[in-house]
Amino acid sequence: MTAPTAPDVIRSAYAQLVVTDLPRARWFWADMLGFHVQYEDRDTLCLRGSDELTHHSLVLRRGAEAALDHIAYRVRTPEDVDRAEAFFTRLGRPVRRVPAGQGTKGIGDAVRVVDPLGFPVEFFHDIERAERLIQRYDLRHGAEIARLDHFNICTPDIPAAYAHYRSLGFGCSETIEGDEHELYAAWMYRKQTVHDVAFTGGAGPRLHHLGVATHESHQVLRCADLFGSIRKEHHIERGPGRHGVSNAFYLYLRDPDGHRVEVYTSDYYTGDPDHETYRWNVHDDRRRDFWGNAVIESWYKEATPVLGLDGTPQPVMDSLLDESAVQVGADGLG
Ligand code: DHY
Repeated sequence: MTAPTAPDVIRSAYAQLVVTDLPRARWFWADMLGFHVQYEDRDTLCLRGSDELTHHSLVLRRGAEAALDHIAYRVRTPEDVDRAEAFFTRLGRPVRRVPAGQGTKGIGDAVRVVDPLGFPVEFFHDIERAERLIQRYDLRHGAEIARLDHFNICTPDIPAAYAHYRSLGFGCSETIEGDEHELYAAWMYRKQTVHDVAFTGGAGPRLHHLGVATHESHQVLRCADLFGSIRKEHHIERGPGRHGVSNAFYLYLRDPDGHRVEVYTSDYYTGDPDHETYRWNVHDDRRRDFWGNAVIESWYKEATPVLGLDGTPQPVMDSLLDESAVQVGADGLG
């Protein structure tokens, strides 16, 4: 029997986080970051950036313990949802069909799986359309988030993560490698940017962060200024700075539950068929911060637990290669 064809993934589409206090999370994500509230009830908030024409790119669900409920990829056709079901069934992974109306608000027929890396992942095609806010400058505030850009996941075995996403048809824009080409990190894409998903070496499966895009670097700076102005600077974890990998301008924040978000702008086009992977050496001080600023320990070590299809936390395995242990110039923790 031939192996099932991989589903045609379009892009990283939304993440669903469990938060312990919905009003507090609403303050962080909607008031401060500037996500628009598309739908809300007692237990749920559906949010989107101002460029997004679909129902949401972030769902916050109230629960007892902070966690990642699932990440979701949009696929090209309804048949690709069936392909995702066959693909993960063939891999022997847990798979559940979620008919329209029984899963996340606004999402049509979907498939949820626990992928070979242990992550809860949804594949869907249908999603409700939303009103165009692209030129509603009057509604913009906070960091003026335009859209979801990527997921960054912690996984102990980076080559396995790379191989799995290659099998789903993802390209690789950049890597961090050792002298013998040991893979410490990789950035992989379906849409024509640097990434839809990236891997941070570390105990996993855990969610490292959600990357959300602004149009301009001044919005990243303004975001940091806003948190400073109201004495909430402890939400800022790393940056602002410019990445080596991706060339993007960045700021990492932690939400009230400790979920990490990267406010991110100005990466580059990767859509040519002969686009080549750019490889950084792990000893290059500029790889994570182009100006050589050190990465702090919490950024390497702390992350969000992930849930299985039954809603219980997934077991975590320790990492095989620890980039934070590499002693190099401004970076590396010893
Ligand atoms: C890097 C991390 C990201 C990203 C692009 C580049 C590298 C780093 O500075 O750690 O999360 O989106």
